[in-house]
Amino acid sequence: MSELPLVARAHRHAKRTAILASEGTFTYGDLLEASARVAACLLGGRGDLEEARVAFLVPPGFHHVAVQWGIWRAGGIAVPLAVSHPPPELEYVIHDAAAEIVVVHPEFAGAMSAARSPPNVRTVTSSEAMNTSPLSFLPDVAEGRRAMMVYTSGTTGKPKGVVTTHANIAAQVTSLVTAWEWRPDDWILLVLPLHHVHGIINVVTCALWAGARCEMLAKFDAEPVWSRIAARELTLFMAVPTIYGKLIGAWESAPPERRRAWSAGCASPPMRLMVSGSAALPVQRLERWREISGHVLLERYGMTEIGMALSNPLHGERRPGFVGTPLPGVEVRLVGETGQPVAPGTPGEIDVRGATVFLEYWQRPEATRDAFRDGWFRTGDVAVLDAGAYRILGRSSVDIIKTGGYKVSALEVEEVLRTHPAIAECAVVGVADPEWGERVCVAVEPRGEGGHEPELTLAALQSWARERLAPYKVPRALRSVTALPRNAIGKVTKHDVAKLFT
Ligand code: MLC
Ligand code: AMP
Repeated sequence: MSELPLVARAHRHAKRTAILASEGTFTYGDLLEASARVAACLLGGRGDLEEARVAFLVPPGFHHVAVQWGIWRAGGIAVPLAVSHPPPELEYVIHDAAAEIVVVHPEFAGAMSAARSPPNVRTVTSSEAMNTSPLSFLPDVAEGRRAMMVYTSGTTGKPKGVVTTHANIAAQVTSLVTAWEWRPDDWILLVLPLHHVHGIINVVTCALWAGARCEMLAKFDAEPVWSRIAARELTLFMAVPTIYGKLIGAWESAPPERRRAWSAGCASPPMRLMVSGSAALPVQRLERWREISGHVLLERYGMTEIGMALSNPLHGERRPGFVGTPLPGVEVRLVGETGQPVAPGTPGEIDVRGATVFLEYWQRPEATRDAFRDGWFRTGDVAVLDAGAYRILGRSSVDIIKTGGYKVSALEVEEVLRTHPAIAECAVVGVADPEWGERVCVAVEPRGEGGHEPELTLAALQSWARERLAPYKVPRALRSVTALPRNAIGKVTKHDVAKLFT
């Protein structure tokens, strides 16, 4: 019987610690056993799930990984749901993915019951799944088959499911394991959510591929993270720039002896590498982190559709403000508006090609077609090649916002806000912010001109929006205007909208 590479590798490390979480400490052997039980439960008498979508709402920890591996071993497509999302966002993913099964952690059963699943969807708890008797055979899952669907916001409407195959995931992981020299004696702390590739691929899957330890926190919190760093067990740390900013803030407000212990905890060895990505790392933050920790953060660039593409070197000079060179197995080019490669020193859109690139947007053949040009994936990010290294300059669309490392579509937020009874029209923009990279801000034309309606306050809008949108999509500032700024043909000019907030 041929096994998935991740599973085959786990057998070799069976007695080693794989996961440390609030539920306890678990070996690779435990993970193999629990995921085999989950697979048996999901199969429910079938020989192979044959790419049935299995959505799962399970917080970071042993259950999460056992369920993810169980879905893969049963031949299903893993669709992670975000524990921070309100019911309408969960419903959207379950419907769009046409999930056949939903696995929910017992603690989230209440949250899930508030989301309406289609009547034919089978719901099981992760505990129930992990208590099922294992089968003597699990299906062979070929590497070209679909493995995962991560929902990502784009320039058009609702989030799209980014489908990756087992081969794509293996290529993304081996590229990083090679470049950053992951080893079985590595120990990483997960502080990121598990509905995006940064947490799923770069942290958890790379660690488990390498036979290393992955310690999982339910949620980022600066003090516990500093305590774990100070214990001098971790060898790797990966986070978004906002998290480094929060760690710097906590360090700066700590008393001197704590600062000393926290800084000493960053010493190498054991801490050999600290990585930043998912959003631009301000050079000032890189410098401050160097003063506090002694580490020059390794900045890299990636995207849900392609995994990681560019990285500063593990060994050698890391240039502040740059994202380095293509990772192993990844081809990168910069092109102009007509799709022609540009000369070094000239800004161009980043195109990416290679085995790491996703298969398709789920059930959106047109969007998939439009995302590629001559076999290259068009990222929509603009960069320049300067003395052999890439520097990200921005994005080609103003409607994509990056806040706290999360990508948010301005159009998606506008669509939801337009359903608010007091809003006639609105425009959502990302406004530069030192802590969050960008903040989601909204300008509205209120309904009820003439003062009959009570004025819409930010607090009221936020509490209304929190029931409908993920927390990071909720606007942080509101301006009411009689008319949104528009150009001669009546199109809202987002650059002028952004000026309302500065
Ligand atoms: C939260 N707050 C925000 C905010 N998010 N304010 C402005 N903008 C935002 N985006 C506010 C809350 O309202 C609250 O305010 C306070 O901050 C704390 O809220 P929280 O929910 O507790 O925030 P926290 O958990 O600290 O979240 C911050 C974070 C989180 C940085 C840990 O945003 C995060 O996990 N980001 C990582 C996302 C990620 O993994 N992205 C990778 C995508 S993959 P108050 O007033 O109520 O206290 C990808 C590809 C690649 O990009 O290259 O990796
Ligand atoms: P996502 O779609 O959530 O996977 O986010 C991917 C996007 O994050 C990319 O298209 C970039 O815009 C942005 N991004 C990732 N890493 C970096 C980085 N190091 N610098 C600037 N932007 C980044």
